[in-house]
Amino acid sequence: MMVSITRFNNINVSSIAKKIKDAKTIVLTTHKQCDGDGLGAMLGLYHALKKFNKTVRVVAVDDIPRKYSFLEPDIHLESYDQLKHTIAETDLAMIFDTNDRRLVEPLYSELEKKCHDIIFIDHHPILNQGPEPTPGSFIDTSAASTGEIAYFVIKQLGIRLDEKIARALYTSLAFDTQIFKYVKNSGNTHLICAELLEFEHQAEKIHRALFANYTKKKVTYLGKVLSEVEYLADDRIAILNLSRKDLLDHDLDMDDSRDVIDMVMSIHTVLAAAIFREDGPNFYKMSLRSKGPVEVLGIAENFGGGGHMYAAGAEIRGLYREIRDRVVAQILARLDEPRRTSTG
Ligand SMILES: [Mn+2]
Repeated sequence: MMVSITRFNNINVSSIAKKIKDAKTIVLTTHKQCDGDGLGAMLGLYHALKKFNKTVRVVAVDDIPRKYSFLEPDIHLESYDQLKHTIAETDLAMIFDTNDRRLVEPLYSELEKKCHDIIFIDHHPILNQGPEPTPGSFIDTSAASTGEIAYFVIKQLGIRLDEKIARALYTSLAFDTQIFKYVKNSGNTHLICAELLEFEHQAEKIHRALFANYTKKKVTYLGKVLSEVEYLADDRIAILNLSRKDLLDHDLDMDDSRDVIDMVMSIHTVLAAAIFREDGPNFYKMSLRSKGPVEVLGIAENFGGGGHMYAAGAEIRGLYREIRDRVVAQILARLDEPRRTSTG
């Protein structure tokens, strides 16, 4: 029996579809240090809108990690730091996979000058301590990926799927759910992917590009840093400090550090993990992960960051030991009383 996907679509995307219909020129972007979700969602919509006779430009804030080359970013998008032409006056800018304008700078300031309307299409909670999304933005925290929302927008516009759209959207859904591990207990991801796979016949190739792209040097790196994890509170907390030198010595991108925290979270006793990646002298990119009901978004917000309830991050300046101690104290407070501190 065919399952109707529309009955799982409880989100109202008609206001977004109307804005798109009314716009002649559109710029699409996502957060800096982009990932498969934001990239796949915006490229999916880009391929769809080209069929819809719109003038569309895709601009990334910075470089696209190498593993996404199968989406042909060199052909379809530009980096803001290497624009071929300046951004012209534009009717609509759509920003995917974040609702925090700070993560889109310095491009965001340029969009504010040039675009008549800017909206965020996202699935992260709106921050308690941070900038508000623009009016007319669409944020659905029940979506397991931003690509799910992009899929419903494309459907609402009545645009038929094709291989390029399906490849980009499938990348988005497969990336953010880590191949159906984090589906937010909904059938949406599977139902949408089943439809996408009628057009994309190389799903396994995408899975490999996203998650089996390691080099020997990367595995050596993982071996080294995983042996240095600090475990606290009866192995319920894992903490790790990743030096810039180690990443560079193993020919890795900053993006490669993402995998370390996922591996640590696979330890069944670990309920929360914090990784501090040294991005400069006394400057750290903190990534936090947790398993419900321990939320970590509030901790990231306390350091000026954001994210999801159970996966969040922030950029922090200061001495490692002091930052680490403050974060550990906040995780411990949540482990002891997860319900009281939970904001979700
Ligand atoms: Mn996402």
